Formats: sequence, C-alpha cells, structure tokens
Amino acid sequence: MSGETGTTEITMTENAMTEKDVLVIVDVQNDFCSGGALAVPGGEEVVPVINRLAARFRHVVLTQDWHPAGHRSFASEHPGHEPLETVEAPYGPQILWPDHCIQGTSGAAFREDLDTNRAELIIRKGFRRDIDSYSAFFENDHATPTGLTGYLRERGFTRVVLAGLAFDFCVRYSAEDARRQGFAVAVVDEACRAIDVAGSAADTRRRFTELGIASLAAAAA
Ligand code: VGL
Ligand code: ZN
Repeated sequence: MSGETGTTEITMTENAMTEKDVLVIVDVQNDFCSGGALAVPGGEEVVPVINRLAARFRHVVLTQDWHPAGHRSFASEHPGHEPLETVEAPYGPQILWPDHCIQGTSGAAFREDLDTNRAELIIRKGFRRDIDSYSAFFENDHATPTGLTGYLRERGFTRVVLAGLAFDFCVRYSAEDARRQGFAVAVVDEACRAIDVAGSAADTRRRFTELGIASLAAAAA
C-alpha cells in the first residue's frame, strides 16, 4: 500500500483485494502462541499464512489484546476459580482465563515473525479492568465501542476479512460484530486457530453460517 500515495485507480488482477476490503489480523501475540500464557494450539502456524495473505491486501489493521494487571477476566482475580471456568460478570457470563497479554509485557507483543509494517491501524482492546473485550468492535458488554466501526466506515471499507487468534473467541466476536455493523465479512479458516472450549469451535462455524459470514480459502483471498 505504501508507494501508492495519491493513486485512486485500482488495478484488478485475478486475486486483487480492492480499496473496499480490509484485512483485520486478530491478536497474533506471543501469549496466544506455543509457550505463551494462553497458548492456542498451533497458534504460531498462522503467521506465515497471514503474512502471505496480508501482502495481497491494500489495507491491513491489527488488533492487540491489551489487559492491565489484575484484569477481571483473569482467574487469578477470582479466588476459588480456575481458568476456563465461567463466572457471572455484570454484563453476563465471563470465561476466566490465565493472566495473559498484560500491557507492556513480551506476552502482549506481536509475534516477532508477524509482518506488522503494513498495518495502518493497531486497535487495542481489553484495557478496561472490569470488562473483557473479545471483539475488535465492542467490549463484552456489547455496548462499549472500541471505535473500529467508525474508523472502517470513514475509510470507506465495505468488506472485513478476518484472520488470527483465537478463531472461537476474538475472531468470532469480531466477525459477528462486523456483520451486525453492516460489513460484508469473511474469515480465512487456514489463517486461524481455535482454543475450543466446550465445543466453541463448532458453535462458531454454526453461527458463521447462520449470519452469512463467509469462509474464505487463503488462496482465494
Ligand atoms: C482471546 C481469550 C481471552 C482471543 C483474548 O484473542 O481470542 N481469548 N482474551
Ligand atoms: Zn484477553
């Protein structure tokens, strides 16, 4: 995308993404990869797939899970509870997680092999101590916006393509909210990995079908 300053004409090749498509790369951070605090099985395997994918998009946005120490989604803040148990938060059920993606730590940093240079925006989420935020659009109260909808609309994007971690949490909630906000949405399966708690990966696929969220092969993007 750099080097195209001032160019409005789009040269279409067979696979070209247009000016209206944005790739949103979700939470490709050390804590979600092998050895991380909330490792998603095979998490790091998405990196080369995403790097190749991103090279074909004109516009790329990154999200970064970004919690303060002592975040309420951490099991360590709920004595007597273990990670992956569910508690009732003021905004509804909340799964408890191991401490992860704490602001400024290496766990919260993007994977070193992720090409972040082409990102035009990095949106951080989950920075309010009392509310978790899976979605890149709204926090888990489904009411507090991150500002991403306004940004994408103002930029004139009409289609959001998603990739990253985890398929059944942050990618899922981001995809559902993007759809609800009126964008066309596609998820690149090969560029995602799931945590898969209590059937959450299968639930995600079912919801995507119901909501008209397309599954896109990396080669077709
Ligand atoms: C995520 C659980 C907690 C994710 C973030 O990126 O999918 N999952 N925080
Ligand atoms: Zn988190």
